[in-house]
Amino acid sequence: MRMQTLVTISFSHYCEKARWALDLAGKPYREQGNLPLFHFLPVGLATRGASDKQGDSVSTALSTPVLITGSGKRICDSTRILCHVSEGSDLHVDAESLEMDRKFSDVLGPHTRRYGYHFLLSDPKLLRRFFWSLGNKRQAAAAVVMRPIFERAMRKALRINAKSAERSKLKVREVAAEVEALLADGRSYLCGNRFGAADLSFAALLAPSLLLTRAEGYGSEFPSMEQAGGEVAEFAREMRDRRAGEFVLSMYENHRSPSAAVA
Ligand SMILES: N[C@@H](CCC(=O)N[C@@H](CS)C(=O)NCC(=O)O)C(=O)O
Repeated sequence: MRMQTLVTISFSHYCEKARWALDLAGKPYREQGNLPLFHFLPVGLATRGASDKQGDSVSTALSTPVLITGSGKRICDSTRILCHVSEGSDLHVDAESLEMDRKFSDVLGPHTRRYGYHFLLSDPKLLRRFFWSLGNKRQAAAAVVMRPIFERAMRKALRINAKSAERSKLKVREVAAEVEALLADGRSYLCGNRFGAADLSFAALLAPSLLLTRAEGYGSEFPSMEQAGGEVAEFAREMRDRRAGEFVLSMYENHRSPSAAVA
């Protein structure tokens, strides 16, 4: 059996869902990290002939994460990866937690993503510095050289502009408020009495809006609060001060196990 491989867009919050579940399972894996748009070729190669791949309302049929298991099976969706690697683990996965995960994946994920990208794409210096800090230098160099084309393609693909980013910010607040309403009864976890798919999914998918750091447990990088500055940092502070943000920080602190990825 070969070592399992996770193909990612390294900083993606959907990929973080899969990475977190893999790290909890504790079985070693290799991560093959990419930048957005540059992921198409590696994902295309990894999923050639795979029956599992299909687009959904938030992604193409060539989206990340993709897990190539030790026996060569390809699993092409963060929730399916989570379910696969969590079999027999302590992570609480049942129909109700998966229903919550579905909502976070369909509603929260695209909006934290759009809001973050809008600011990243609007600031060439920040984008260059950020992409350069991630692992894949060849892709970073290409993205920086082709920046205007890259920006246009990303904005078009994800329908990112100042207005849609503003709407996404409101949507993130709305989902945070719904989660806070659940937590208002004093429960420790969103669903059931132990850490599960719903908690992991909410924490990973809200992470970009908190500009969560590697030191706080995120399995990749975002620009730091200082680098991002302005409105994005202000929003991150606002979200961190809310109950929903505190909840995410505590899920990371108490349940984000060390990386099982090998170099
Ligand atoms: N339903 C998918 C959505 C994943 C998703 O949207 N992934 C993004 C990363 S943020 C992606 O790879 N987008 C590129 C694409 O769709 O081609 C999942 O949960 O795995």
